[in-house]
Amino acid sequence: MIHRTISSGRPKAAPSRRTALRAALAGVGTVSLAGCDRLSNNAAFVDVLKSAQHLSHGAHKLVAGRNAIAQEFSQSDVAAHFKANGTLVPRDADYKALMEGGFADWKLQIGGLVEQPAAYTLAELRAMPSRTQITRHDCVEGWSTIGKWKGVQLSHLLEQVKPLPNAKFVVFRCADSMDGPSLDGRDSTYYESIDMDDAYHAQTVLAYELNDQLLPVNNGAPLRARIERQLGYKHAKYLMRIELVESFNMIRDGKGGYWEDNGYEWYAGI
Ligand SMILES: Nc1nc2c(c(=O)[nH]1)N[C@H]1C(S)=C(S)[C@@H](COP(=O)(O)O)O[C@H]1N2
Ligand SMILES: [Mo]
Repeated sequence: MIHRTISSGRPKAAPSRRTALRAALAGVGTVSLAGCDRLSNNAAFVDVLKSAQHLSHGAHKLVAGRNAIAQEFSQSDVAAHFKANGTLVPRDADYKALMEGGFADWKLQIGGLVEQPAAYTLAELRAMPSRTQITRHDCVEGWSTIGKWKGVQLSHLLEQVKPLPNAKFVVFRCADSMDGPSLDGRDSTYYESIDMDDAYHAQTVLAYELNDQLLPVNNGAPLRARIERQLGYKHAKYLMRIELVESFNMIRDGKGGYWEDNGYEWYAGI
């Protein structure tokens, strides 16, 4: 019950994280949300934190606030060249065929725990309301680049497909096999996942433009995720399919992403 209150990110959830948390804490004694020190001395409060699925995740959100906005920059801060990392051109035959056709036959599939599964062409996505943001991309390897992204907010798409009440995570499925096109049938395509707080966050955008140009293949064409409050590996490139799930335990090695299955943290808050 307490866990649900803390982790729910639905727009129709409690008016604010602070209010929700205060409600959760009402039963454990009178505490002020003003001071983290005092809170961490409160055993009952620590229990509330421990009940969260991921402590660092919950702790980050308490400090940053669920609606915290990642810093945005101005045009003059934009780097002349946005570095590319990880897959630069997917080797997978399916992707290559789409690329050779200028992505005219590509569609973003959205399904799983939704009322109305849907599929959108690039033209359809481009015709939707857009958001442009200049943000700094921080890779876990230690480099950063500031770029200007334009795309559709994930929240807009979620409003169309209507997540079911038990949808807890959004899973991004990508076109690129990390171990090379699989010969033994083992799926090694890149994937990632975020919770509903990040899914509905204003800066969570599915981008089709980088620096006023069509998104280059190196950076994830035709569509890539921007999850601005987290490290680079969360920003899935070469999006093919989005799935709403209750849990990612049953997907691949169960850690919620390609790099997570290889030891990285699921919540990569900056
Ligand atoms: N599909 C896919 N998405 C991916 C990766 C990848 O290899 N494949 N690499 C991740 C990592 S580690 C980083 S830092 C960023 C790099 O994005 P960029 O190539 O636009 O710089 O994409 C992330 N998303
Ligand atoms: Mo990265």
